Amino acid sequence: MFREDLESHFQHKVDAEEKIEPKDWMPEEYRKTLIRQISQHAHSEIVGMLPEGNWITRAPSLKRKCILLAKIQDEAGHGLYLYSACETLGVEREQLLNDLHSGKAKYSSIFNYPAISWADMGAIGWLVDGAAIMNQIPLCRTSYGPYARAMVRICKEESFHQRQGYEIMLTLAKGTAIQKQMAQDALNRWWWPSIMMFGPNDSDSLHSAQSLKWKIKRFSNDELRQRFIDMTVPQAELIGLKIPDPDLKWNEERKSYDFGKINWDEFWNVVKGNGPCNKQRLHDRVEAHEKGAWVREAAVAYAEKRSARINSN
Ligand code: BYC
Repeated sequence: MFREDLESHFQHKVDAEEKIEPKDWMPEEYRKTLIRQISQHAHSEIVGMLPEGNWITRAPSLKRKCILLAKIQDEAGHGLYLYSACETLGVEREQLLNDLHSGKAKYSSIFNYPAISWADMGAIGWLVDGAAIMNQIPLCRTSYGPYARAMVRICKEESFHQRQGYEIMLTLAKGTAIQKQMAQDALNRWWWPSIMMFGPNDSDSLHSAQSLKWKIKRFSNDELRQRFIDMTVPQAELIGLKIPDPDLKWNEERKSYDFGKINWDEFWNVVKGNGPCNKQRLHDRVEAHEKGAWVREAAVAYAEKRSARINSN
């Protein structure tokens, strides 16, 4: 088949909502875009373990500690599914991790902010996982089969994460004046970075038009951001917390909230590596990888021993 025929067959399949599978023909740019997005997503999951990991020893009760541990383990699992999905596109996991550790690859801007109080565990679950779900539910219908299938389980787990975060905020908001203040302070610090997680405005989004055409993305950055704001404002009101945006106002005509200006200079500064915690996160991630070398070596040795035993039987 000529290249034009291959391309039109491919687009036809995408338009018909058929999944593209690893062995199917795909345009090189489609493959590259997926590797970029899925690997950034995988990196975000495992870097996202760091701010929460800092709070395991300081969780206020055994129950909270168990829940937080389970959540952080889920994030590691999400990273594994996503790296596996990415490998089906013909890249090595080692290469992807090298790119993360050298600072070449991106991960979500949100994880470059510090988690300074227990209430931040609530705000991260409620807002960060809430934003993640809004962005990721449509990815269960993304055109690349292995990515779409990985997202189904990830979204179920993210939904539990969001509820546990909201429940922490609810408990604090119902607590003493100081506890309520802690919850409000965490909301004040995490609100704007969560809004930025959806990426630049559509007019500045480099990849959106092509990714929407290929049905990698199903909604634009601004559409998802607006949905997140509309969903979250009533949740804040319900527990008596105030969204830190003086321009936030219900727009009856649009049946949506109008909101204030996003500080895009701050966003790009964080994306370029100059946020409050970029250097620390990268340092901690590299250290965790190096300290985990013996686990990977042991797993390989065990797998070799096991297959030798099976082959000798
Ligand atoms: N942070 O053309 P655009 C989680 C970059 S995991 C950093 O709109 P695209 C969780 C973008 O990469 C959360 N960079 O891009 C985990 C591009 O630069 P490059 C992660 C960002 O790809 C643990 C440039 O800006 N979720 O929630 O069409 C615990 C132009 O942007 C960001 C995913 O990865 C950002 N926020 O759309 C708890 C979901 N935004 O690559 C929670 C999958 C944009 O050309 N990813 N950039 O150098 C996506 O849905 C899309 O990739 C995005 C961006 C909507 C994020």
